[in-house]
Amino acid sequence: MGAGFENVSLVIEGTTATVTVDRPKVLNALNRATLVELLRVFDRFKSDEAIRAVVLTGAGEKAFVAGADISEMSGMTSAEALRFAEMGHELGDAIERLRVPVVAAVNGFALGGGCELALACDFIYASDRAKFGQPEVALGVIPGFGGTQRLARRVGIGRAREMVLLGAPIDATKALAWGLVNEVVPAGELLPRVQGVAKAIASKGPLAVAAAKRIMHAGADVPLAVAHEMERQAFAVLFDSKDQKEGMAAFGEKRAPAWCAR
Ligand code: CO8
Repeated sequence: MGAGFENVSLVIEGTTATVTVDRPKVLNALNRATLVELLRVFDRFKSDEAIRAVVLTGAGEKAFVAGADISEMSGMTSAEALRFAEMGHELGDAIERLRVPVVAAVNGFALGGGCELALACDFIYASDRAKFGQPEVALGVIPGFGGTQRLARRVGIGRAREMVLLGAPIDATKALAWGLVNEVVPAGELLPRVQGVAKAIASKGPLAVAAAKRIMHAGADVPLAVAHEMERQAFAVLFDSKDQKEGMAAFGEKRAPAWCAR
């Protein structure tokens, strides 16, 4: 609980926020109500300039998110399933488009919609107990929250096909070897480690971090020459900012920069 939510908790410490999907009795499965709350949380971050990095994790010891809520999904009509998938996509897009990085701390099962939720994050740290998978074909459906596309972009098409068509989970060691996760951390150390990473990001130039995130996402879907031009333009625009002057002055004066995000 927290901040008026039933299924999500939100803790803000200085410039970083930790969002926890909080339905441990069902391994943090995503029902519609949880998706609505997550959308509200990420919408709130859009207008909160004090937040510079976000950590996304799951409550309890067993799961990050064990998928979409199967008991809620089982009775859906196709129209309801479409709206449900749209909500999942809206959330993935909101995470990708958020100006600040979102780092997933995968503390256990990240299956189906849970794996897809982690994939919408900028990068993923995992506990040594984590398991990743797209088991939807075992339920007679397919990933509906971006998994058929985002997974291949993270791990390559062959490995993505293996995960989606076979439906078998992979452990943290394999996920690391495949580039799905950036680092594997002993379970008890995961959250402090990821919160430390979030604080480190939050200490960098906020306009620069936002521009880098934006260009790396937007540039992935356009021809390389266009992406390179987008990069040059974004690089140049930063030279009109107070933060560029401050960052370079602080380097010369051997002190920490005082960013103003302007
Ligand atoms: N939905 C609903 N309830 C769940 C889910 C889930 N995805 N996962 C676990 N639970 C519930 C169980 O039913 C159980 O409840 P109860 O105690 O009332 O029986 C409780 O959580 C604990 O789970 P288990 O007893 O099964 O725990 P185990 O340790 O034995 O097994 C597993 C853990 C392996 C994770 C197992 O629970 C499992 O296989 N869960 C389902 C995983 C799965 O198939 N996920 C994919 C779902 S489909 C999907 O995500 C589609 C996404 C596309 C649309 C997304 C739009 C947002």
